[in-house]
Amino acid sequence: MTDTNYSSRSSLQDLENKLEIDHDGPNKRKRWVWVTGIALLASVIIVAIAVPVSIHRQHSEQNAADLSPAINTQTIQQNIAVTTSSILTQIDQSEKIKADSSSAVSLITADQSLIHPPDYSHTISPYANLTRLKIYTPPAQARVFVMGDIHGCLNEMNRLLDVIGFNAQNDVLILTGDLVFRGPDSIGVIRRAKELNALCVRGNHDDKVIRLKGYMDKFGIDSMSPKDEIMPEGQVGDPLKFKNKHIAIARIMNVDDYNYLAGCPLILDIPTLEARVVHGGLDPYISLLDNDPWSVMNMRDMDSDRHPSKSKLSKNSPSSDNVHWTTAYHSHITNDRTVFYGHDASRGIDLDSKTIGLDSGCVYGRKLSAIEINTKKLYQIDCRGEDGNDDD
Ligand SMILES: *[C@@H]1O[C@H](CO)[C@@H](O)[C@H](O)[C@H]1NC(C)=O
Ligand SMILES: [Mn+2]
Repeated sequence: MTDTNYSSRSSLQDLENKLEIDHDGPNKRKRWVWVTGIALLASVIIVAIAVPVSIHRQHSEQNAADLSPAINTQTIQQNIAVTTSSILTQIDQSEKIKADSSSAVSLITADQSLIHPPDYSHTISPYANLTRLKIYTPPAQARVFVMGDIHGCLNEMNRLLDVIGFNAQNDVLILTGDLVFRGPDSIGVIRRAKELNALCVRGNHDDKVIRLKGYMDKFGIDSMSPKDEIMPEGQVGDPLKFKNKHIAIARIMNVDDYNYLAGCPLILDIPTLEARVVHGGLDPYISLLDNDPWSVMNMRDMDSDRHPSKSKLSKNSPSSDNVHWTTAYHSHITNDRTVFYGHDASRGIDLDSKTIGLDSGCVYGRKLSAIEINTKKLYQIDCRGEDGNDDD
């Protein structure tokens, strides 16, 4: 842009110099040539200035759109990782991927044209940095443990790993999300998980920390005020005020902490074990990748409109038309996957034929649980617990 303007200006200078020469000369034909030249050059200058200005304006509008409440979905969709269509088609249609035995973690990125969000979908925050799906193939002989919501309870996490006899060389650890918040050492849990090469999915509390950290890194902590104001992210399912308590965690995270937590996908698929891991649940009535991320991280039930709902069992009146999402899942099974999930401390351990709920409320002083996928053996320890009111 600068170069164009600069060269236009210097050409103009050249032309003006030549014009002065022309003023001295009486030749009409020569003058006509110069007049035409000026007209042409004027057009070039207008184009040279107008085009960059309009491009610049489009950029500014895009930046403004990032912050405006009515966020343009196109822009947000670019923030979501993208997927290979052939693999996706296989997942959604046959649900039978023959995984390559040598592969470790394959990051599947989603082609947005294949995603058809349901009408109840929420805006995805521009700071979400969310991967929708990872496909993972564990080593053939490995024990594969799925551990429920840890919520910063590092001591309990380590004690349960001791009980299991966990060995990071041979065993695989997968976390159902909500590694952070409420417990005593959220950062410690992130670092321990990273150290163990644990896989994970994103929980609703992890998501808040990631969004606040993303905003903080982009605009600075000083921009996060007044404290009662809502962070501009569009129509997200859970608007965050600048005084949100998750900021305390975001503030002390380093780049590695952030990258680890942000790298936890919404859905972890393990085709060789016919397993799938999410934090909250899945809408059984739509295809896997169409699932609304906020709902996957927050849902517990399906409501009478067959939409995901975050309302808790304890708050449901007996007359509620809500059903546990796992009930709906069992009556609409279209694949062989067993879904491992957390987030529902009120219900606690919930072992069903195709769904395994693992949040047993450790941070509320109940238990921390893990299950080994191949043997379905359950391991639990008692937790010391923090104050809180079952906000999962
Ligand atoms: C998004 O998260 C990944 C880790 O999954 C990280 O490498 C990348 O830097 C993050 N992007 C931004 C913009 O923070
Ligand atoms: Mn949760």
